[in-house]
Amino acid sequence: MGQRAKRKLRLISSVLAVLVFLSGCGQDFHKEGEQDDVISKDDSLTVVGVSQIGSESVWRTANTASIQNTFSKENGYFLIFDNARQKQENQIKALRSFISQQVDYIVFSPIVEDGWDTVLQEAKDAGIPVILMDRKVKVKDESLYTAWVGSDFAEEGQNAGRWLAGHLKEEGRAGEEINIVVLQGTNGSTSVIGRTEGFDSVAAQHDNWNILEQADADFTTAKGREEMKKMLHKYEDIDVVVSQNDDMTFGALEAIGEAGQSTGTDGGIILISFDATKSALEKVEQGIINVDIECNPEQGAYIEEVIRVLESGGQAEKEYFVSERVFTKKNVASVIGDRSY
Ligand code: GZL
Repeated sequence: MGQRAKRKLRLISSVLAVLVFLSGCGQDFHKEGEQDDVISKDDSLTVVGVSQIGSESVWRTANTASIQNTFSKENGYFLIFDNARQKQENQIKALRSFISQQVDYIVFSPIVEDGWDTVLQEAKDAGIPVILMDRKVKVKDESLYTAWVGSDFAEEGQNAGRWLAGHLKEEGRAGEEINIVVLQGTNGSTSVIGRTEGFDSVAAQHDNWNILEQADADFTTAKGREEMKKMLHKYEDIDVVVSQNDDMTFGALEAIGEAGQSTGTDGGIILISFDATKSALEKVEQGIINVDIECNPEQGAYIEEVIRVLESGGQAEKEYFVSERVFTKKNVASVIGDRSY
C-alpha cells in the first residue's frame, strides 16, 4: 500500500476519533516556520517534506530547483520545503515538523553524516519513508532510510587524480616534484569524504606528488578566497590547486590573482574544480580552470522514481547514482549552451 493510501487511513481514523472537531475532507499542512499559515490541500496529492542544507553554492541552488520543479502540484505533489541555512539542528527540527504533520515522504540532504539516528528512528516509528538526497548519513541501522540518490564522490575524486596524472604526463612533468593544495568543502560531509579519499587514492600512486595542505573552506567563495590567501602566503611553490567545488574555486581565483599569479592552460597553477556549473565551465572554455569534475544536482527525477516505486508497493533500490562527466577545454563547448545551472 502506498504512503498516500496509508495517510488516508490514518486521516480517516483521526476524523472518526475526533469527528466533532474536524470539518472538511482535506488534511491541513503547515509550511515550516509558518505555523499560523495553515494550508489546506486536497488528499489526491502526495505530500513530500524536503529539508535542504541551505543555499551555499550555485550547485545547491540548482539542486533545489530540481526538487521544486519535480514536486509541483501539477505533478501531483504537495511540497513542504525547508532551507536549513547550513545548520544540522534546523534540519532535525524540519524533519520533526514533517513527522508531526504526517507527510507521506521525507527527503533531505544531510549536511554532515553523523547525528541522525534519533530523528530517523522517529520517522521510522511514524511509518514515513526517508529518501536521502546528495549526501549520506552514518547510522547504526541502515533501515532508517529507504534509499539514497547522489553522486559517486570517490569516483569524482579519482577522476580528478587520473586527469592530473594524464595532464602531467602530456606536459612531460610526470617525474617532477608536484606541490598540491586542496580546498575542501564542509567538514564531515559525504562529498568531501568521498572526493578526498578518491583523489588521495590516486595521489598515493605518485611518490612525486606532495599534498602540502587540505584546508576546510566550507564550499563557499568567501572561505575559498580566505584559505587560498593563507596558503599562498605559506607556500612559495604551489603547482596544483584542487578545489572541491566551483564556488571555492571562484574565491581561490580572486586570491591567486591578487597574489599576481595565474592559473590554467597557459601555464601557472593547475586548477582542478568540482561541480561543473555553467559559470565555471565558461572559465574552463577560457582556459582559466584546467578541468571541472561534474557533480549532477538534477536529482529530482531520480527521487520521484523512488517515490513512484514505493507508491506502487514496490521495493526501491538502496542507492541511485546520477550520471556525471569530466570537462576540459576539449569537450566543454558541447554542453555550455544547454547548461541550465
Ligand atoms: C555535492 C554537494 C556539494 C557541492 C557543493 O553533492 O554536496 O555541496 O559540490 C555543495 O557545491 O555545496
